[in-house]
Amino acid sequence: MKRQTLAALITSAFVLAACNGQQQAAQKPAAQETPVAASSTPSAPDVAPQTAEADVPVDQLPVIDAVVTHAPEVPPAVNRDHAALVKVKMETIEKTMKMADGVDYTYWTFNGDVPGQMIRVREGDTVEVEFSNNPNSTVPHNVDFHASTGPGGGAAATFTAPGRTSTFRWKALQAGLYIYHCAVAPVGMHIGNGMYGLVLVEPKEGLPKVDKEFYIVQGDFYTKGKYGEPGLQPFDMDKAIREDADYVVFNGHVGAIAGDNALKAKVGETVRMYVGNGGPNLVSSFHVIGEIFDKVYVEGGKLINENVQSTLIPAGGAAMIEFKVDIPGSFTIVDHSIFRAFNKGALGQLVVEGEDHPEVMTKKLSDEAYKGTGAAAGAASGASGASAPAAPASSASGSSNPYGGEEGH
Ligand SMILES: [Cu+2]
Repeated sequence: MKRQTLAALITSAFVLAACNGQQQAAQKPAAQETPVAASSTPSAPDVAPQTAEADVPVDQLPVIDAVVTHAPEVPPAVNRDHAALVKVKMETIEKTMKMADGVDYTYWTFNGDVPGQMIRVREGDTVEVEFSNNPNSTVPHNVDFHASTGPGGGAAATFTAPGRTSTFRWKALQAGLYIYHCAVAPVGMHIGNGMYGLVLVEPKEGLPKVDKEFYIVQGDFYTKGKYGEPGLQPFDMDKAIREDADYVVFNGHVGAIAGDNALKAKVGETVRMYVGNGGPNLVSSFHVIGEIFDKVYVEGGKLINENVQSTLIPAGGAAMIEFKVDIPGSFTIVDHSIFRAFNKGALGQLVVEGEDHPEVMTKKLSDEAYKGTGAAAGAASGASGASAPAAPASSASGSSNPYGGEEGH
């Protein structure tokens, strides 16, 4: 073969390879499926498919537009017996919104609020993410899906400059409830500005039906001014590094799930809360005052714990919480690291209406003159010296007493 011809052949081969590479990049998840199923070696019997459901190449999957929801709404159950290619549109938007009464903050958001929209898919689905960064953004953004498997959770594939749109795919290999968050440096600042949300990957058989579902994500915020200081408050990097949060809130804002925005249920209903913790720093001691969690899917995984009072939700983690509401009233949702609840904003409400059940809990049955137990008689007088502590100045948090009484809701 002549030298010139050979050179031309080599050149065209490279061009061809490059083209194929680009085409195959978009189909990578499909290309990976077959080898996994076919790679059963004699010494690895556990690679056999776990279910009868066959892996379908991604280009043969039915295409579905994801139904996504802003908190506290939850997308409807998947209700499918087969995998799909689920298309999700995400847009990062930097947006000034109310943090608390009189306090504004320039949040960095997925789809315009904190948390970002909840995404619900089925184990085995392939998720195609069309990721846009709004032209008005000041910095690039991306997304790390904890529900995905692969370097950075998709961070590099979705790294997107303002005014650009990136697309990539990942396969939901494992069921569970997972955080997604921005992972552009400084990562803590992007998360600290509110860039997180939840993906629910339903197991193939689905989840048990419940009457009410809610989407809640806790987050901690760091502002130049202290809690409640009015005006537009910028992010404070020093406080963030010291983990000295000014605000700890559910769904991005003080009062996002309280008062007029309270979650609602009826006596006798079963409730499931999908609770995430965006952090960036603090671990949540998630608790609903006056309820016991019948079930907790610990850390959003398969392990189910029962009869739980408070459940830990790590920063960058989640939990699924189920309980039946037996009695009417206002049930206050808190981070039981309790100063966060009463002084930093981590307060929500589940308001339950319906028939009273005094056999479960009565109202106060009597209120009469002091009787005592006799225990005080033996105590050294003044040993404790403890007078009743003054009620904490809760005006800053705007909170009334969630335990009821005269100042109850
Ligand atoms: Cu970002």
